[in-house]
Amino acid sequence: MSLPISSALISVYYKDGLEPLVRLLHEHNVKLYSTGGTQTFIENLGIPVTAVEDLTGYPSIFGGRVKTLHPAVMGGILYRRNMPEDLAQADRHRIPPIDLVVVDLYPFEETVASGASDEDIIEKIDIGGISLIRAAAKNYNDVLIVSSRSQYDGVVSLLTEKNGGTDLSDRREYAGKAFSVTSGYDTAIQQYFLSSPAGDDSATTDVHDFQQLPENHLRYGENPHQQARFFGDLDAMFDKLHGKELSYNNLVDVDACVGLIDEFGDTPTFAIIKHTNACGIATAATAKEAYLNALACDPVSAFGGVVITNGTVDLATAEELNKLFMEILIAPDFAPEALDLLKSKKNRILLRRKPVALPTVMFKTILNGVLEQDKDNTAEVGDQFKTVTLKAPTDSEVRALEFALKVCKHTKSNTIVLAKEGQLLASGVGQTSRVDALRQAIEKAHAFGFDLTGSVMASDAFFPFPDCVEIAGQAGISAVVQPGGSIRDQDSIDYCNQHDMAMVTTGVRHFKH
Ligand code: 93A
Repeated sequence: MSLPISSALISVYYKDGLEPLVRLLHEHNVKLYSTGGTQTFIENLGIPVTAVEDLTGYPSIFGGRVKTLHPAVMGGILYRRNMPEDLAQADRHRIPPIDLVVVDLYPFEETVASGASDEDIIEKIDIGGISLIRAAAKNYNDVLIVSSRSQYDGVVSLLTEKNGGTDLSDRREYAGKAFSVTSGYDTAIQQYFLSSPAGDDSATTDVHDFQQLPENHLRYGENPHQQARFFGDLDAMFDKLHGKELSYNNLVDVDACVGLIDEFGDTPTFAIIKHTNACGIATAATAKEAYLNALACDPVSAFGGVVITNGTVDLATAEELNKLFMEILIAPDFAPEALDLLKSKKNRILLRRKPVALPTVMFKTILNGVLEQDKDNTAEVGDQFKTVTLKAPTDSEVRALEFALKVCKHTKSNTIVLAKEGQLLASGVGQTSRVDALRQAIEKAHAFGFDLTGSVMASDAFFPFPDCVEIAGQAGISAVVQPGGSIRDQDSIDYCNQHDMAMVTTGVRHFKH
């Protein structure tokens, strides 16, 4: 049964695109509450709106840091409409219901990317907006949450179709999207904090003047007949706890490891790198499970690899790790008994990683000069996926697509990455055609015993022809993420529609050479 909306709280950072939703709510006689800037925007449309301060009886304080964090707001969202005690309390404390919450958070990532000061970046950590989103999503039984401006159009269509109301399944779907927005937002904040410790303004090394950095003589370069040096302060990044000297190729792989693992926040994750590409990576409930799943992807390539994790290595995981011949193991920390065990192999390099900021640019010498570019620092998540097929990916497919895309971004082009439930199944790496990359991936997955039915595929760039989705469909792959933008996109989409596959596009290409 469709649930009507009697009142809405709207608090959005970017106001563009909001007008149709506000007008629609007004047409359905929805009472509107709003915060400062959003209130002005709505008033300018000639639509009545109540200031949230009039609802709370409290002003916005501390430069806007506290404007919606109030029991009248949180209570109006969270009280259970079907519980007599909650209804009685809402009545006693004069808390009116809020049936719809529309939030567009402070643009944290955008502020970081703009090169703003630490102070400005910290100020862009949204507290009230996140709380509104979480509260409304928790009470999806009674409340609809619109948690990003990318959802306005979808909600306008939904409310139009259902005459101003929503069904429970709609509200639960939007609640799921809301938690994907909040977790993505917190991951970005976490990454910022980890990469720039307090008071350490010098943490981001300026690599432009690299000859001023500490010079490390390396035994040789990529091959023994090449001489090599590394300019940089490795001690600032790692405590070397054990093992032989790091080689040129080790350093290159360590760099690849660090870039990859930083995509995965706090969820226990293990990655195994060979020649800068992941030959295994998995996230799981425990570190040991993540390691075993990563290893299962390609235990042949894992031999002699460089391994990284984002959590403390405990003894149970160390016992498994100890069975593998690996060059290097990198972790933020090691349990003492795990360290003792891992030190049993004389040459194995053990690195304890310190949380320091890394340069945001990269260089490469070419021709008679040097190329400089920003690092590829975006990874699209579910909320930014645009479904282009009749079928949308399921929640578990969305999670697998997010995972596959993160791995894809760190794998040499042309690449195709196949994944399922937080585990890399196989990838095709550094191929001259994407079809070859896909064929390689499928063949590898089968060789290591994986059934690809229900797995997902991520592509670093768009599909110029429908051949990749055809091969993927025949292999049982059920969902695909790709940038989109080919003039023949529709051919791939048509194939997916005819074969019950879901495809999402991101609009962002992730070549890596
Ligand atoms: O500084 S906050 O974390 N404190 C709050 O209580 C709060 N409530 C909403 N930021 C807060 N918001 C955010 O304000 C919303 O997420 C939205 O991004 C923005 C809208 O402010 P305005 O309507 O004044 O432009």
